[in-house]
Amino acid sequence: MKTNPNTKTEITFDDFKAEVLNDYKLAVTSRECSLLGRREVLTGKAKFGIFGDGKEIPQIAWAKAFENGDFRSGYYRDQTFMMAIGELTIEQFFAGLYANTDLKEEPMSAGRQMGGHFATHSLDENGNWKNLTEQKNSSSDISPTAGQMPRLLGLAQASKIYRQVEGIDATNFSKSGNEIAWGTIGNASTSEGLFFETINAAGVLQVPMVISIWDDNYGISVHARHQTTKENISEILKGFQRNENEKGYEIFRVNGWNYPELMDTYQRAAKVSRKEHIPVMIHVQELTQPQGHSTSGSHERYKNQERLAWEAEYDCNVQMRQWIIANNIATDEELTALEREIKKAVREGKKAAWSAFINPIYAESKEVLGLLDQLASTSSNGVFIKKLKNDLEAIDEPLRRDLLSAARKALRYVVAESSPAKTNLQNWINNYINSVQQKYSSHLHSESKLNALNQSEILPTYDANAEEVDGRVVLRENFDAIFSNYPEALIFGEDAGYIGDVNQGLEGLQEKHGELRVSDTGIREATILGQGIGMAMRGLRPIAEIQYLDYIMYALQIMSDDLATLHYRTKGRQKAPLIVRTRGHRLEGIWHSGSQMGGVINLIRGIHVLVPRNMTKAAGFYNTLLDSDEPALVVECLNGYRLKEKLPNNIGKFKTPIGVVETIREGEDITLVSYGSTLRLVEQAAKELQEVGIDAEIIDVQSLLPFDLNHDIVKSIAKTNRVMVIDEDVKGGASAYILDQILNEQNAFEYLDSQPKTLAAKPHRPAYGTDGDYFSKPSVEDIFEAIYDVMHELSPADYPKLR
Ligand SMILES: Cc1ncc(C[n+]2csc(CCOP(=O)(O)OP(=O)(O)O)c2C)c(N)n1
Ligand SMILES: [Mg+2]
Repeated sequence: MKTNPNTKTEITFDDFKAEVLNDYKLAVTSRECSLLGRREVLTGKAKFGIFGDGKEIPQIAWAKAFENGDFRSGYYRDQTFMMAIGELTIEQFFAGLYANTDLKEEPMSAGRQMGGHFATHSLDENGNWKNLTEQKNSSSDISPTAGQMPRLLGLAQASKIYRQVEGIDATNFSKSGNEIAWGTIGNASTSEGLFFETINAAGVLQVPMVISIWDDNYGISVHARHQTTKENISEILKGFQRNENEKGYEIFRVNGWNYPELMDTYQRAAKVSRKEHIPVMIHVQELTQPQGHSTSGSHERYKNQERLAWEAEYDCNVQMRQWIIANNIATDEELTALEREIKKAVREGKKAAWSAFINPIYAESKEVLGLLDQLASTSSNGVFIKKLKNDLEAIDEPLRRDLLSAARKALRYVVAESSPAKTNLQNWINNYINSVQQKYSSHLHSESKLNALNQSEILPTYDANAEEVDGRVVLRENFDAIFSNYPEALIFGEDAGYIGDVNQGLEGLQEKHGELRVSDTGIREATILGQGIGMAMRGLRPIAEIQYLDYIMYALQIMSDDLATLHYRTKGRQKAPLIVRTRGHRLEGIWHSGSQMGGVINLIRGIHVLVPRNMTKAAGFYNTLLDSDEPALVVECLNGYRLKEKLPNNIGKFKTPIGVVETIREGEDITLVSYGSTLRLVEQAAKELQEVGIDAEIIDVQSLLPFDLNHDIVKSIAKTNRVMVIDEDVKGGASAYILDQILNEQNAFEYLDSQPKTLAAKPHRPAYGTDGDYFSKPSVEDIFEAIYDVMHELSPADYPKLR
């Protein structure tokens, strides 16, 4: 079931009729899925449903203009489109509703996302790129409204890069940049900042992006009058329309129930966007929601009778049906027969999907019921176990949770017994958890051979008389090598282009590598991030620069919701190996001291978070990351660009390993754990402590996510028996995370002779000025005294109280 692309120039009436009927069939099939889908939720087989009913016809028109290599970045209403491009069958639609964890049955996310969140596979089962130019592509949906917009920008910009930058191997990704990135968004979601930010950026960048706005006048219950000025998004965006003298958008407006006009509009939109690389907006008006917003409510509560009657009349499928009859393409009877057939096919597809979902669980249930039976017959608590077994057996449609819950509870009845039946059940539980857990927890990170942790360290090497240079020069030389060695690498951000970034780590590189590869962007952190995500999804190696760590907050939502979850939510079938470069730590002032690492690391699990203490380490991280296929955030030390570092002679080659700590000072008395700029204060404090006879060992964490994979910190604690984590974040932030790792992952507890401590900043944001810093973040004296106090507790005679 697929729509035919509009390629023929001359067709017979019979061809035309067949095509129209095929389209109608698609629309009705999709509608029937929505109707039955809702019923599956109401009867309890599925948990939640959000469907594409009322948006069928425009999506068929869109699918006809969508070519191989093109990308979609859309939202939960697009099921008809997915069916029309041949990427969603009836069975798969229902598999998504049931949360089937088998990727073959549920290719969108293997049950990880609720239904209505669509995707295609960009990677094969080994994590290698497929040839994206030979398939129709859909980037994986996310639920936050307008969250699809930033990535859309990057998907579109990739075409521009492939068309205009020479030397990139585009085999798997592009044919001369002819691909369009197609977006969809609901009318109400255009109220989000991300929408406006993306629209503006695409107009500036002039990229082949076609955004369809599905306008049904509502966002759940909230009417357009509360959402959009003048209740009309294309009206207020008219200023974006290009004209003879100024670049901008092509803007179309079309009614969503008008099949022939939709066909025409989408063909025209595709033509201009594909050829000229022009962004296009299609405002599709007068759409409806036949079943309301989702299965969570009913729209009769907030739509009046008049609106409901209008929706019934202007339902796009109803209108298409009338048009077919009015134009003598088919008769009412023919269509009725067709509809009857479709209803049957959808019912059968639904049944098949349910069987595919439940049958493996039945088989697993049978196993565990047998084991429970055995256990009951050999245990003195047999009656209780029998009851557990009977209760499980009585569940008509058991879930895996039911199986495990019964099996684990049964073990409690035989805790004091030993029998082969008990061992069998224990083994079954362990194996079962291992295998089922994978269905839910795999692919947070790359499982391919390009996983960043497979990269081993290559140390920087130096000439005997190596020059001492500003740290930023080490970075600049290294970026120069990166852009020379990786034609697909590019960097962009505020001030990153012409002046070569605010600290000149990219000085002169735009001139050398071109404006498309080293470029300035507008002040728009979320879409800088999205640009990176989209380009990385199409085989480029973008480095998105966020000027200061303090301002990553604007991009954090999209890092958290989109980038960090992408590989996980597609069970490894999409990736965006985006490097996010920023700088932070230890400057002064509420918005220039970048210390909010606890927030960052807790929101972006799935992305590596690297905190190099100097620019050589930072450069080494970039080199590591470019040879791997995972996203990462690198936080350079804002106060380190002018500090002197030796210039390595293997620029572009040395690699800092990820997840590996470094002991930067050896000592016997206490282990100090820190990272980034704070280390310089810790090192100073350690020197001063040495003067009073306290010998501290200092460990640079370097990589917060992942954390000390070799468990080197606990080895140090086994020697010193004491630990303090020193951090410029607030208490409970990154220091709490680090201490949790040390205590719970590394089991340091047994080696500790003193209470493990954290030393962190005040709970307020850091105040401005030198004194503001002194009284906001841990100072050298604070560090000295905190450590001294630990030693005082141990031996008051040797270390009398300071104050
Ligand atoms: C950031 C965010 N806020 C709220 C929601 C809850 N929510 C889901 S859909 C929706 C309404 C969207 O309306 P619209 O964009 O018009 O799309 P439609 O469902 O009407 O097609 C809301 C508020 C969400 N998913 N994300
Ligand atoms: Mg809406």
